[in-house]
Amino acid sequence: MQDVTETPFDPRRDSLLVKAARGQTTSRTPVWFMRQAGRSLPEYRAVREGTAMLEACRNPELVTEITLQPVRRHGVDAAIFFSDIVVPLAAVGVDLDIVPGTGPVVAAPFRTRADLDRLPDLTPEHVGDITKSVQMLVRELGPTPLIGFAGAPFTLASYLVEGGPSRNHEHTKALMHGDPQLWHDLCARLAQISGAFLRVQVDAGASAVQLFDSWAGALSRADYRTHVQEHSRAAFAALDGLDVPRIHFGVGTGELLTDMSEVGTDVVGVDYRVALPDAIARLGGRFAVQGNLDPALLFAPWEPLEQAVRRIVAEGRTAPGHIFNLGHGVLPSTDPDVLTRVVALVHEVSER
Ligand code: 1CP
Repeated sequence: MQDVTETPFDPRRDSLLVKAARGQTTSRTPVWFMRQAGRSLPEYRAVREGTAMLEACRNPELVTEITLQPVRRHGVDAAIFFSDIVVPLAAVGVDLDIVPGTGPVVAAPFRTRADLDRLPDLTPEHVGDITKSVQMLVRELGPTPLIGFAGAPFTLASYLVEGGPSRNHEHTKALMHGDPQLWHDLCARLAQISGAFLRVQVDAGASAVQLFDSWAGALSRADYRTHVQEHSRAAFAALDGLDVPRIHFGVGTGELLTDMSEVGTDVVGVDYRVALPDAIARLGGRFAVQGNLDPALLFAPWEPLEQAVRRIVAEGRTAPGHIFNLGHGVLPSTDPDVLTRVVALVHEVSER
């Protein structure tokens, strides 16, 4: 007879992703890929035809379809909400666009105190469509967990201050050091926006969140600790009281791993430049880790790629928890069949 007291499967508690993030034992290693939705998929290019990126991000039917595409195709263990780190900025009224081939471009860069007036706090009413999209998705995904995400204050500030993608972040660092008070006020505002955006996604049903501080690797430890760390902590603190695991990731952040682990995260994302055992050691074995296959290796012949996947799965076993991922996003020209094969391999070799 069936046990009537048995509780139904809840991805917020029972999924491999959530359990690995919490350092609980899992039957195998969960795997998903940063930027798994998007230009590597022909079905993505087909549905995006004729719709601008920001418009697509605000259309619940389209967001749901695009988010589901890599789950259907690759059999990954988590979906990541299809959106962009600048969506909440656009939602509060910042004049910006996502330009194909370039990325986010801000019409008037933020440089003075008066510019703060263009950055109001984010309320759930600004992003009612996001609530709707997440709710639709969670229904469609069933047992597969949805990861909500936001950009961390430093990375968002870089786009606002530079006006677009930047190699050296020179205007951002000039503001940080030239007017530290204005810098802190800007980042505090961005932490509110990011935190509220994360909370909206969790309230609507997301099972985990990732805070992307993609460009934090451009900072010295001293700058990170003095000018950035408290604001990332504040963004995560918006989730206090909500029982969802948190993932924190940045590119080129090997030197900042311990600092980035101190902001209230459960999982530390490791980029492909740092060997996983080194990252685990730097973190004192106290954190679950996510990563860290070099996305360029997906272009290599299968044999070395397979070796790298097997090595990373084995290395991940020495951490309290491991979520297999790339060390940064899927490159647009990646062959999607290779991603599917990597998922199958991770599942096969990590089975306990
Ligand atoms: O028309 C298009 O297809 C535009 C390409 C694109 C896509 C598919 C952009 C522009 N953003 C996205 C979606 C996106 N962005 C997702 C969801 C898809 C998924 O992961 O499956 C996510 C999580 C992001 C987050 C994002 N946007 C980050 C953090 C992640 C990272 O890669 O470090 C950053 C830095 C951005 C800014 C951005 N948006 C788009 C581009 C090309 C960029 C980077 C520009 C730059 O180099 O500064």
